[in-house]
Amino acid sequence: MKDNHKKYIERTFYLANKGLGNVSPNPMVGCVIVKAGKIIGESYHKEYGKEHAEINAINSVVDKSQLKGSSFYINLEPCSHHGKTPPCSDEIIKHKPKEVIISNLDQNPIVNGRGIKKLKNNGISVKENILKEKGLIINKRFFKNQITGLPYIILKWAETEDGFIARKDGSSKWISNELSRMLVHKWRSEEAGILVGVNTANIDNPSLNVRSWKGRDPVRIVLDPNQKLKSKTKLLKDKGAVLIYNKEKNKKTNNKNFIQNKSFELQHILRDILEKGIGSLIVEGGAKTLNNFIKEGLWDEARVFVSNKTFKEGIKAPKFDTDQYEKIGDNKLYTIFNHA
Ligand code: AOF
Ligand code: ZN
Repeated sequence: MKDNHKKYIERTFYLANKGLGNVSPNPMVGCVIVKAGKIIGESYHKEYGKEHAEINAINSVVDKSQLKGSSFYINLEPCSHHGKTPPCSDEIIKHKPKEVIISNLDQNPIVNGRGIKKLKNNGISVKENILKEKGLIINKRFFKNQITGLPYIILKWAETEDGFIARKDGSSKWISNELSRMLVHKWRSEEAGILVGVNTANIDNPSLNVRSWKGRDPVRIVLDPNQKLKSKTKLLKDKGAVLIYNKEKNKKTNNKNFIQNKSFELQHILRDILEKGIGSLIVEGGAKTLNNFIKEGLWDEARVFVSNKTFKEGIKAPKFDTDQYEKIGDNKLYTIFNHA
């Protein structure tokens, strides 16, 4: 008999995605509850620290007696731990559904199969790995965090048609077009942190917030080993929070958090960033910083705009190897994944 497992798991993906930008470093999770071929409730994990998807979905069912004998579809194994909220698997068990259908195992070591085990021990049938590969991509940030202890890293830059990322003086405004820059603001709203090197902070004097899109501002981070960040930069002048990684001082004044890292190894800094709860980063330059991430292999995606402007001379952009692109007005957008 044909089942509808893929169809409903697809819907959990759709719901899960609504949490993008608001749940990090938690996974994005959607839950659909089906009874006699009808969806009787559904919801998703909306905000970090708040109710998990399953609880919101259960709460959306008007007549709770309907839950008995129902099918729960969830893109992630329900949790088994007492965290910021009680375990979802216990709450599901209380309502006596007949089955739970899941896409991915929760690779958080405190769950990792225990949720599934609890359900099975209570006589609930469990099916796993429905559209597993797609589920892994949807929660690429969470799985990277759990498996490696590092944030998910997206490199972004714009380069001219003749391959320059900046002029000779290091300035890089404005290579890409307005539409591309708007898209970058959307991307910023989707990630937990935004990182630049000190030269970009000083030369371009960016705000690094979300202005041309509706959404949350990522936490701003500057790599400034030798404390060269100028006091007149917007990053230090405005009221917003900034983390400034440097070799010398640990000090927090008015939202400006100087964090000492003596060795200044990129991997070490990135681990610290994840430990602060920042599960993903968009890295917006400059050339030296981007090249460091590339050299160390510490990146997951590169999103590269190529404009039709030419500089003739300047600072060369990192080289990449792909000929697949989308058109963003008169810009080309290349997306490269690091499968190393
Ligand atoms: C679920 N459903 O919707 C999510 C789950 O800090 P807490 O208590 O919110 O727990 C976070 C962990 O719970 C997270 O690392 C992941 O293992 C799991 N997330 N589990 O059953 C959900 N978001
Ligand atoms: Zn849960």
